[in-house]
Formats: sequence, structure tokens, C-alpha cells
Amino acid sequence: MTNKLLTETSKFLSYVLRHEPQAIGLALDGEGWANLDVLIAAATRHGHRLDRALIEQVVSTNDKKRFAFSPDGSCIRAVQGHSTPDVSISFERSEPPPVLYHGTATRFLQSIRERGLLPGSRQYVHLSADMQTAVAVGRRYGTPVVLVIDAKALHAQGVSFFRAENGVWLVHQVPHHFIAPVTQ
Ligand code: HQG
Repeated sequence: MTNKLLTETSKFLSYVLRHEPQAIGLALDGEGWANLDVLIAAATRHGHRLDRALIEQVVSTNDKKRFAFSPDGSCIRAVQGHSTPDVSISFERSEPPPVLYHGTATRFLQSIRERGLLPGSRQYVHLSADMQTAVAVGRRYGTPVVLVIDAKALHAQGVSFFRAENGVWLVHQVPHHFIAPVTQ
């Protein structure tokens, strides 16, 4: 299996398990699960090469641990990053570390200063516990910049934080006054 095939398959799985399951006639349950046999059949019907071995390889080698199997191995889901309204994962509330980071691009700064961090098309704002991850996230959209979030103060206000299985922190939004001056 080539890296190219693994990356393509990871992108395809992100697309159907996070965003557009209906694009291949797939239905996810409320927790985001898709039955593997049903997923493989739906993908194959739409011209995407997919089999169990390939999926297992993608799940185990995925750099960000984006996907997980159900305990009995019959289903797969994306552990975070959804935009589809069909999925509402029941994350458990979790106490965040005092500071979390959000990587973005400089061109979004003005709007973030005015409106705070909003989830955009996704269900949550994504935060990371380390700055390096945030730099990489920000680079996807342009010149990266890292915002420092006062998670402790926001949590103390009663705002819920959730930690996905792969360590990504999720929050519904971050008002601008919990965002510390940017570190360039
Ligand atoms: C920005 C990837 C203007 C926000 C990554 C971001 C992550 C605002 C963009 C995960 C704004 C949304 C999520 C405001 C936020 N005005 N822009 N008020 N509030 N933004 O892709 O956090 O590889 O939906 O800063 O690694 O970049 O897909 O979110 O730049 O973990 O697994 O709006 O996606 O993971 O972009 O990335 P996104 P994100 P995967």
C-alpha cells in the first residue's frame, strides 16, 4: 500500500465520515458510526476502491488518529471534525489545561478580534494542547499565527470543553476576551 493511497483514502474517509456521507448514499448514526461492510459497499458503488485491509491500515497509520473502530470492530467513525448535522457525538465534558492553542491564518485575525473564535462550518472550534500542532493547523490557510486561549478562565465561566479521543480539544466558541495577544 503506497502512502499516496493511504492519504487519498484518509481524505475520502474524512469526507464521508465527517462531512458528506450522503455523497455515497451512506447513513451515519448519531454517534458518527458507519458499519464497515455498508461503507465499503457504498464506496465501491461510487467508484472508490476500499476494503477492510486498506481501512485498517489508514486507521492505524493515520498521523492525527482521525478515525476509530467500535469496540467490536464492526463500525468506524471520525473522532472529531464533523460538519454534518446527522452526527452529534456525546463527548464527555473535560477540564482543560490552563492554556490551549488555536492555529489560524493572519488574514482571519481582524474578524476573530471582532467576533471571537467561531466554528465555521464545523460543529466546534478546534484547539490543541501544544503550540506546534496549532502552527501546522494555521498553515493550512495562509501565514500561520497562534492564538493563546485562556481555557482556565473560560472553563471557570461554565463553558464546556470536550477532549476528542485523538487529543483535539473542542469548544463551541471562544469570546474574543479569552484570546490572549497573538504570539508571532
Ligand atoms: C477560522 C484539521 C474568521 C479558524 C486541523 C480557522 C484541525 C475565523 C477557520 C481541524 C473565525 C475554520 C480544524 C472568525 C474562527 N472569523 N475566521 N470569527 N473564527 N475562524 O478547518 O481549526 O486534518 O474549520 O481560525 O488540524 O482550522 O482535518 O478549522 O482557520 O484539527 O483532521 O476559521 O481540521 O484537522 O477552519 O481546523 P476549519 P481549523 P484534519
